[in-house]
Amino acid sequence: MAERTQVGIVGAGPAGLLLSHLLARAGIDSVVLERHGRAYLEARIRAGVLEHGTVALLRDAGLAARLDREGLTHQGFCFRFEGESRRIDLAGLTGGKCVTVYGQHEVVKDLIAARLAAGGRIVFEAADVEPHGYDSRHPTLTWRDAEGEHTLECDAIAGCDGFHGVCRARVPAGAITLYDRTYPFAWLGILARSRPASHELIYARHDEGFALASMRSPEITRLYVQCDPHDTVGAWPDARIWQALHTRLRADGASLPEGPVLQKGITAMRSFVAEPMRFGSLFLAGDAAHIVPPTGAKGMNLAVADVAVLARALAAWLRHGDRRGIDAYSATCLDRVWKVQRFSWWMTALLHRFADDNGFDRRRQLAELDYVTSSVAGMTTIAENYVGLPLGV
Ligand code: RFL
Ligand code: PHB
Repeated sequence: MAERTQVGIVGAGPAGLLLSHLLARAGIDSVVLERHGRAYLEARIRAGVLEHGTVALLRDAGLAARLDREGLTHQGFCFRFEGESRRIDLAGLTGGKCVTVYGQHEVVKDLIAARLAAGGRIVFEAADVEPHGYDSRHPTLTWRDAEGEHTLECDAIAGCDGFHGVCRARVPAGAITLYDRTYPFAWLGILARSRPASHELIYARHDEGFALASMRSPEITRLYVQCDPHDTVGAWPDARIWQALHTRLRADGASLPEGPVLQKGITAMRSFVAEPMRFGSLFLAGDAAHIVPPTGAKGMNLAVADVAVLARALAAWLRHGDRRGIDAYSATCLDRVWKVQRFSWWMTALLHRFADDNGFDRRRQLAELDYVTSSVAGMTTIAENYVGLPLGV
């Protein structure tokens, strides 16, 4: 069973779905192949913070009706350390830019609904997806489902299949350079039915380890604590999690309402970049090409930034034969990716406890926090990066 499209997209995460949507708006046909089912994707709790530019792009693309109703606009966030809170006034320091708290799975729901309403093709539960011939002008994707084997002929393949996907894995080792750093800790995250500790996010540094208080709505909190990378959720009964949160988020006059824990999971922390992001007619985007530790809230935003550049480049090529965009794709994205890597690494180093830290490191970390949260220059560099560097388009 063979079919044909212009762009074959692997992965129905934020990157693959948004790319398909943006291409359709530019008059380019695509098919999305996804290994999981729709219900699984729509329930997978991950990121929560959308940069200023991400929201603007979703709005321009006609995808923000629910986001504008339900998203929570945040004009600032707090660092908490030594029992004190220091606010970063995002809007005041960036000429009015803000971030929006809106769950990644809500973005995914909106994207799937928009693609299907427009007659877009998403193949869910596609097994054994394989890219072929991406070094030629006639790449194909093959996959299997209950009906049998399928082939998709296309002009380009977009590998939007996340860190563990098949597309990057098929590039020969000699053609790709991988930059990697893993961290000696992980995050244990919970979703709880309780009132958020504050109306803004709190990033806490404590001698016991990092903690983060975020939210999904006025009734649902999203909370994280730094834990050992080898821990399992079994090692973290609810009482231990709340105890850690109370200790690490403690401040004068602050309270952290408890509530039933709805979901619990452990996330490994890594920084990773694959260079280049294009191999002939295969283009990598999002987590398939790079991973950041979640401390800067950047992963989904980077995926959106990549596909904004890629959609424009593919449309110029496939509609007008103009190859300048696809030739510049990798360099354009990587320029921004490395700046975002730097910020995510820096926020991680600023706030976490490293196993080999000694008294010197503790005092240095506290001095840095004190400095960057009291100098206008320090706060401005944080705010600029947190609301999002300009997109490469
Ligand atoms: P995704 O979302 O991983 O989607 C890839 C899709 O590809 C599918 N797939 C395949 N399909 C077919 N065949 C195969 N062989 C396939 N292999 C994989 C997968 O099933 C999946 O559906 O990648 P994408 O689209 O690049 O999006 C990236 C984001 O998901 C990720 O960067 C963020 O979640 C990271 N992240 C955060 N990002 C932010 O911008 N702001 C945040 O506040 C934020 N917080 C977070 C985060 C990630 C976290 N975890 C769980 C890793 C907080 C956490 C805890
Ligand atoms: C979240 O709400 O899930 C969240 C917020 C900020 C981060 C990471 C995750 O830095």
